[in-house]
Amino acid sequence: MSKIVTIERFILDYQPDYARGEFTNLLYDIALAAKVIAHKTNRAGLTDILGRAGATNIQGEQQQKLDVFADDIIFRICDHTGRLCAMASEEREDFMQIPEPYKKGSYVLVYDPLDGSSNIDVNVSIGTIFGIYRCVDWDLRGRIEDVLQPGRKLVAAGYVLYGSSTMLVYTTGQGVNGFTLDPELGEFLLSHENMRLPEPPAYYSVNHAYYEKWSPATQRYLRWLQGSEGKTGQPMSSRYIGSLVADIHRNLLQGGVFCYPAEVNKPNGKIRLLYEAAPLAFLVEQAGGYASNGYASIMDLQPTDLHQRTPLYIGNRSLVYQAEKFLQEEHSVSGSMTTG
Ligand code: P6P
Repeated sequence: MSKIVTIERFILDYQPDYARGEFTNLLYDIALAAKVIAHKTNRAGLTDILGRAGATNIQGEQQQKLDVFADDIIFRICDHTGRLCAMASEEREDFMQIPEPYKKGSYVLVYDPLDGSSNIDVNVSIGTIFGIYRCVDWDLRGRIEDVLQPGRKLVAAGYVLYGSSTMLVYTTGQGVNGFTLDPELGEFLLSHENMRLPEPPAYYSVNHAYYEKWSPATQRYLRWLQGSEGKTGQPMSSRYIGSLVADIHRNLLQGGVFCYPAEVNKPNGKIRLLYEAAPLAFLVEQAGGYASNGYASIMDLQPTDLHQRTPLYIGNRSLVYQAEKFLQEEHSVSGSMTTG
């Protein structure tokens, strides 16, 4: 029988040496937010039915879009704890200062509160993505500089997957561990210890509908993944859920690569660098994988805007390196380069 470890105990037992209560408690806060959001998202359909009488639900609450709800929950759990000096969310145009009279802490939280929320209506898994930085200058905490940091500076990152079960998967730079929520207990229990991308990879994930919009090198890479263009080894299958966290989670468990390439009219692709690509890149690297924009590690990209996008190739190291090989060959010939 496997040991029974709650996420709270795991965080305490494995907290990094530099972590004091502030960092450890911030991870607790995220686990709490995940429980609240899971409770709401798992009733999404029911809430809609219950709320059919106009814009309010049976509790008389103003019915909110779930991603706005998730954003509000994370902010309200984290804004007053004194652990953060700033936050940034996919749902908010500007970064968030810590409101008076609350004291500022030394960490920064960046998050996508509910990625893929459009999939809720069709009951497809969705997710929360988060990253944690330290403030850049203790004496000047709460500036945009604290938020716009490269992934290499992350001290923790992870995701919550609201699927057939609710899972919280995170890293503090000491490997990747997954916890499954027992809804009766209200506890996240350790269910996936020391997660590593397996070899050989089983899947590639991409939206083939955009094939004609990709560069010739990207098209060549996708044909390589499909088994032509000289790919050797075990053939891969295609899986694309259209929910980033779900695709990443499956590839983390089964091995594979997720691609959202640049397109002719979207040179930086669709995935956001700060609160989607960089936290997932940190986590996947900790699981033995790699993440690139096709030319450089996602972890080394310096964000210049809260909501900037980046092309993304993320998963088994060998598969992502091959994408870089094709794209960099094209760059060396044509000079067209997407820096992300
Ligand atoms: P497309 C969801 O909207 C999302 O941001 C990710 O979760 C997902 O991987 C991607 O967009 C899907 O985009 O263009 O294939 O529908």
